[in-house]
Amino acid sequence: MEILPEKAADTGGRRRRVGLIYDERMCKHFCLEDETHPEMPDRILTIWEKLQSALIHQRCVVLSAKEAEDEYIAAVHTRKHIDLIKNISSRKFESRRKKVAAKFNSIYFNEGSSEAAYLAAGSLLEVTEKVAKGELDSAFAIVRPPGHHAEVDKPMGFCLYNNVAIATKFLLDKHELGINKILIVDWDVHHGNGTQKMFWKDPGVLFFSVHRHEFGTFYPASDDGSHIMIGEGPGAGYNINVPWENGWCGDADYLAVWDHVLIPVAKEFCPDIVIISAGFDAAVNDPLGGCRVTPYGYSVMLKKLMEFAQGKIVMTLEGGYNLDSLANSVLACVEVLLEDDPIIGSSEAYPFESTWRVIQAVREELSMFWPILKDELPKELISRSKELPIQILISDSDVENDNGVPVVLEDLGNTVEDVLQPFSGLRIGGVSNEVNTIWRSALSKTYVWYATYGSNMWESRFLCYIEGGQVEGMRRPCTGSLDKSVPKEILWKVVPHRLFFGRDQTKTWGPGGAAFLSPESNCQHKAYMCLYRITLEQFNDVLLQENVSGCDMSSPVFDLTDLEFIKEKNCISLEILKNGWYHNVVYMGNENGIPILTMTCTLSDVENFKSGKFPVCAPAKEYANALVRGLVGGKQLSEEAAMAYIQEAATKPL
Ligand code: X5A
Ligand code: ZN
Repeated sequence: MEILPEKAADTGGRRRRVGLIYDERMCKHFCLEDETHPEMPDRILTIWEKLQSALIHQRCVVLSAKEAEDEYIAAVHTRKHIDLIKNISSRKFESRRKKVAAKFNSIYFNEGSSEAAYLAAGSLLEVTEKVAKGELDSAFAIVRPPGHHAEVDKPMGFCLYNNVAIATKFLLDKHELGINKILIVDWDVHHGNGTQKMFWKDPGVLFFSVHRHEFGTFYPASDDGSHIMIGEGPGAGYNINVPWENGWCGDADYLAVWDHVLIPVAKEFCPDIVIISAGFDAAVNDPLGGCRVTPYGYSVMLKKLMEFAQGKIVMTLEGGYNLDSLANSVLACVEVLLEDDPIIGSSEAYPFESTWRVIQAVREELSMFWPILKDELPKELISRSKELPIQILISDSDVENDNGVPVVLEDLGNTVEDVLQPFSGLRIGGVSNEVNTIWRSALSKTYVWYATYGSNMWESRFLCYIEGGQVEGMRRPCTGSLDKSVPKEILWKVVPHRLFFGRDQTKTWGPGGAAFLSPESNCQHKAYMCLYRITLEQFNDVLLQENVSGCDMSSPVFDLTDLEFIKEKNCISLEILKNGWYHNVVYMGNENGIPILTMTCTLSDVENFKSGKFPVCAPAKEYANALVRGLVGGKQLSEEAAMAYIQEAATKPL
């Protein structure tokens, strides 16, 4: 049975005609010097194979690729640029190719580059024209090289011709098509600098880009992607940038932007067609993007756009460098283009606090041009953001409601983490992403034992800090670590430290005390510890999650120098974070030559717990259960003995 949505693309009861275009000649463009270059031929090949095995091609209109005519390219690129791309693959360029490429930013050329560039642009033109004419309802161009970084007079960022700009200009210039207003949605993780510049003053093109920006340090590392770049002259207000302050953004962050920026503006703009610069490098596990959008997330983003222009949507591939993630995301999108059914499924997640800040800044910047953005966002959305699980449930009515997604409020009151922004200092001067990559790769080679004594003794719970997610009893999901590899080894130890329970509520577990380990050793006590062998990079990500919810890490909190320091002094603790409850890293000797580290409160915090300045409080059932599961699962204690162990720690005076 087929259910037709009422508003979306009225296909009059017939199947949607979805165009697909792919040509293996676009695989002949590759990097000779480095066959592992992320912008590799396998990207489109893998997508194509995925669609074939899902029998998608049989449900689509498969078209043959075409080379673009110079006339259309010349409408957006200079003659000089066209001559370069046209000739770069010829014999006479062979010896100079590498040198020419080196003059540009992130560009390679080979014998296949020209043809691929012409096919990418031409194929998008082909499907765009058919969608505009109504011969197709929508289309997906599976093409490479990508286009959105290419500027009027130069290739850039793996892009040779700006495919989307060429197709957009073609539509505008061909008046008989009756296309006067074009919405370009650029959801590639990088800013679409080229496309932005080409329609900077054009009110006929609403260019929207959401991207990692990190205060101008993320590729292409300029201020062009800032939210204050709104267009100029008649085009003022028709350029919208949503610049992420940090990586790790996921479905919740993107959908919050959809609901509170893109969709309300698009309704007002009322486009005649929508072109999506569909990069999938914000997808989960992408090696360049560092974000975490799922195929489900992409399908919801797309579904929400299908409400416009009677579903006339043209999608074209930009970035996306994890082959599995890429293929799965494209498949999810093509299924949305084909399906008349509403999307089923839901996910629960939290937008970052920074996401609301960015959304608010964008809304303020553009409210002059789009009055709908003048309304203040519901206060609880902003101020309580970290406790606010956003339920992403998709129905047609969601789109109507600018108050957005249904929300579930959790009233836990403010805790220290809410008030403080422990890492804002690290961002001063905008530490670049390169720096981030450098420290990560350095720390990924050093292993430590992360010694746990609380709920993290339960392996599945600890894995949430590595892989992301949430287990029974937890009230919110963890963001996970950037490196998701599971611990290399697990072992148990009993240590002469005092275990106790302090605070009276946490955001993860709700009411009740959480476990702490007194940093000083005392032979009268014994505490069970589960040790996980992880990298120092992962340890940093865990440290951050234990102390604040999802945060940008421009530099490590606990680095190799800290490790050397703490090892040399032997069994001292290092208060490495100003705030947070587990900000004290304690060195507990080593095991097989690998240092054992735990995190807990400071000695002065313990004094405050003793004096009653900080509350001591027994753990709630769910939290205690997590510890029991850990101790029992780790074969340390029976269930009864584990319960007694916790009971004693919770009741014995400090
Ligand atoms: C299309 C695209 C990324 C360029 C990154 C260069 N380009 N470091 O995703
Ligand atoms: Zn990209």
